[in-house]
Amino acid sequence: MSAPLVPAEPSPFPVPLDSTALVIIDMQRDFLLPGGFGETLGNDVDQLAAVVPPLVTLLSAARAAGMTVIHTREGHVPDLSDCPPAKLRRGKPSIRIGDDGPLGRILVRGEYGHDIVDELAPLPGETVLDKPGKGAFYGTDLAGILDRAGITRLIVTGVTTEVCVHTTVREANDRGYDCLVVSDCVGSYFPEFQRIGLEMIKAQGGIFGWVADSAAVRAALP
Ligand code: C5J
Repeated sequence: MSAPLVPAEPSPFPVPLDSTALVIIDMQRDFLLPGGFGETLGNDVDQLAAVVPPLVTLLSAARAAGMTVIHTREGHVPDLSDCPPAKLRRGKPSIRIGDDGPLGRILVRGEYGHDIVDELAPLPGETVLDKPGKGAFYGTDLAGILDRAGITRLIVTGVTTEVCVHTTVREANDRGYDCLVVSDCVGSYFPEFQRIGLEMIKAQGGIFGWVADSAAVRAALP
């Protein structure tokens, strides 16, 4: 049987269900809610709220289709030994990584703010991958997890488009994975970065990926 085909840009994207995973990047309270890491950097977290409803619907369609689902979370161990000093010092946040905030210690594993928003809570059996960096391959066993599951194609969603989504898609592309980024299921604090970030992925014949909206992906799923 031929694989479902998503009408994507710059060309149709096949989604064989046994070798495609839905990857949900960093849909954590620390990025989406007031009082978290994103807000400490001066961002308007409301900019990310629009991602949640279409992603909830897409996640439910992927689960119903039996697709592998992988959630990622950016953050650090409590003693911050996996956080490079350069990352700790970066920028002029109101409070820094590891400091106490309204959602717990900023970007620290095990804290309330580090976990995934309620609407997208992982189900038992779904992989939850903790990563210290922006890319989901750096410092993790993602390549091994995908390999063992026979996954070669990724449908990528989450936040933020130009940081962790881009970094992960670029890392995946260099490792030989084909990536489809779902335009309304990724979000940025900056509308212009959202637009340009998506353009960059699919430019030049799909230089490092494909782009389609969630309605197109859902329509292709059984
Ligand atoms: C950022 C992320 N923006 N998940 N992290 O620092 O995109």
